[in-house]
Amino acid sequence: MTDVNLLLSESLSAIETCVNSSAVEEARITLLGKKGKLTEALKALGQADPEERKNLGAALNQAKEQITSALEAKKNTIADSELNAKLASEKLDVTLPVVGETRGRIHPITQVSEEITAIFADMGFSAKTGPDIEDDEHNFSALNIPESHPARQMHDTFYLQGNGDNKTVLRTHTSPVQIRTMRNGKPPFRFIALGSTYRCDSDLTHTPMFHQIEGLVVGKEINMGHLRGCLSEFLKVFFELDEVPVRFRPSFFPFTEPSAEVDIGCSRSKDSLKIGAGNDWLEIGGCGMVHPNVLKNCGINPNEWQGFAFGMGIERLAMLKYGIPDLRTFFESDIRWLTHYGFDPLHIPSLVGGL
Ligand code: 2NL
Repeated sequence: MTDVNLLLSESLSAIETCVNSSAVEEARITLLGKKGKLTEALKALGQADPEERKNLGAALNQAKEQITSALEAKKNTIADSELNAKLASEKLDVTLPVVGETRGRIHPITQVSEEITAIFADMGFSAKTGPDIEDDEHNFSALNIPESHPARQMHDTFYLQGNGDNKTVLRTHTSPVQIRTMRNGKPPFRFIALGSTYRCDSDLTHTPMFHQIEGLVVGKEINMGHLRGCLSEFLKVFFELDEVPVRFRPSFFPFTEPSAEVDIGCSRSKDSLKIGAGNDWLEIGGCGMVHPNVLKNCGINPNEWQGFAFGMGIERLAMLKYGIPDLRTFFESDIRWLTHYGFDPLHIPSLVGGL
């Protein structure tokens, strides 16, 4: 004979000890499944005598109801706590700052090259490029640089394999771009040439590869005054200053006559350099009137045409504008340096309106 009270109390405490939903399901099978304890007890009712069967049947049905609702209640509390545990472990703080996406930076040389191109474009200059590997003719001879000139000697020029009179070199300046452009066109001309240049020289202030920007204007009445006004305007816009004192100092280049070094006004204190004011001068480049021999070498009649030319180092301009103290760091490919001195690729230099 089934002790219904015992069966009920054992069943309820078995349900109470369940710790997760699969344990509840196991308990349900053990108690109410096809071969479950209560199911077996109900099946056994048939053997009980009729008088007893009535009471026992009612008691078992009541126990079954209690067990069913106890299982249901336990299932719900476990589902709740399992959900709470899941929610707690998968917590997402939507107020946290987003994880930064790594993005490349624009190298200061590229940035400054683009700024220079934009400023000169506003003054009507186009921008030209040419090959890094040149020949003696375009790099030296056409530029009125005599055979004996020190720039031609081994210590300055990277000579590449090749023989004969017209040796192959890594260009030592961007001037061959101007030679090629003049030979391929007809005056008047107004353009800049910029790019990498190479010299066999390496110390604190020289790297074997560096960058130059040169400008050339050829016309019927171009003079030194135009040259000065052009450079003065460029330097004001580039350094974002209302006034930049400019000084021409007599100099010599084989490809210009007369020739001058270009200095800008600055003030120096113990550890700072301020451009645009003060009583010191800083060399920023060289310039002059294109030598008649250079015009002739490009098929241009020097009695009909004349022009000015200038050259500046891009690293120098970048260091002065952006406060970069060491030239050699430009080419070390140090990602920390580029993160600090580099530029956002989405920031496109817009200097229109600066003139
Ligand atoms: C400097 C000086 C200079 C030129 C470059 C040039 C080019 C042609 C004809 C005449 Cl095709 N001149 N370029 C002229 C004077 C100076 O550069 O200090 N550069 C960093």
